[in-house]
Amino acid sequence: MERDIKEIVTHFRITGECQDFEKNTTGHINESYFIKTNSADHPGYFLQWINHNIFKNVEGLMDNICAVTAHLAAKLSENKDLAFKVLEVILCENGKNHYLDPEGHYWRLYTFISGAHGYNVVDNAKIAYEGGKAFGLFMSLLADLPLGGISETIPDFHNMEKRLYTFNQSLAADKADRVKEISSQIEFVKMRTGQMLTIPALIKSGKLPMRITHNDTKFNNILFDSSDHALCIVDLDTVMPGSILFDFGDSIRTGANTAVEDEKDLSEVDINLPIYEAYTRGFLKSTFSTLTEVEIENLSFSARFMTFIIGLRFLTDFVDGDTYFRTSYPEHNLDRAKVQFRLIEAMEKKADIMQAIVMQAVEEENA
Ligand code: GN1
Ligand code: MG
Repeated sequence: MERDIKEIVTHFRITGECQDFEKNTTGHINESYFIKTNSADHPGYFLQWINHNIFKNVEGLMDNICAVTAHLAAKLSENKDLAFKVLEVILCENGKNHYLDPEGHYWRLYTFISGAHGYNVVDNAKIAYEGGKAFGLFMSLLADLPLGGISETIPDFHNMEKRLYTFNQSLAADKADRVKEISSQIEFVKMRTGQMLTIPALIKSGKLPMRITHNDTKFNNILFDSSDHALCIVDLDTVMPGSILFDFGDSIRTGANTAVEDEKDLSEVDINLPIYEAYTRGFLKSTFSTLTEVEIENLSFSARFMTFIIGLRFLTDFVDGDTYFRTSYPEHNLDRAKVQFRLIEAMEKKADIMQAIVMQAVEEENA
């Protein structure tokens, strides 16, 4: 898809002019570009094409982001000790928070956060602790923003019942003639279905509270500064009502896996317990006073729950012929699913230790 990036940027209220741009290749859904300007005062922006096939209500999504970033900015200005930054949405010339181009594509612009970096694989406990504290803080600072004003940007995003139903529909349709390749993965899913449905049951019965959560807490959605202090949480498209278990679990899936999400050598995949422990301690440091008993009890299991739901989504997309996640080769989604399932097996073996680590961290917070 060829796009006139320089022309698109002219629709936003930027300082200077776009001189140059570079495509950023991380992320499976949207498309992102670093924008360099000729202004010394404001040298960089971050432009994103919002995938309208997936995010059906871009207006609601952008209003969510503006509400959340404004709330966080106000909170942070009250507490100067928090050296945290918040994404800054740049408005368009017409005052809107996104630009709709004549072909019906949606664009948004943020100020570029310079001097920051992220981690795809984490092997340093200090960084894991920082990350846990940062995502925990994100949730706690949003605790007093009313849920009612926030739209659901992807309905049923982490609804396990719905995801299982869709998977079974895809198996029955077998559009890409790939079901024959995944019999062991189908078995894997069947064996764990009952256990995975315990979380939606807790949500339905009201025992697990809904909060404003991030819902895409991949570890690389935390930006760190040059001294490895967590600086900013990014990728706010899926901030909406959810369970805190979604946020904790997805960070463990990504941050505490010893391998990358699409590792081909499955023997590289394992749960890194020191990283898990450090993340858990950091996370509880900033959320403990808010969490309920049921949330704490299910925290360690949420790592398996989130790894399962995302593995199931990769597998479903493989069966459908790769229509959702961006892929680089035909087996890419299957490889991603295999990594998730291998990680679940590793976590099953360490389930007792993972639970004990949460309880130990809780005890420290209570002390
Ligand atoms: C997608 O595009 P990215 O990497 O931010 C997906 C997440 C998955 C993730 C798996 C809106 O996120 O739910 O966990 O890929 N986002 C959406 O890597 O579906
Ligand atoms: Mg994302």
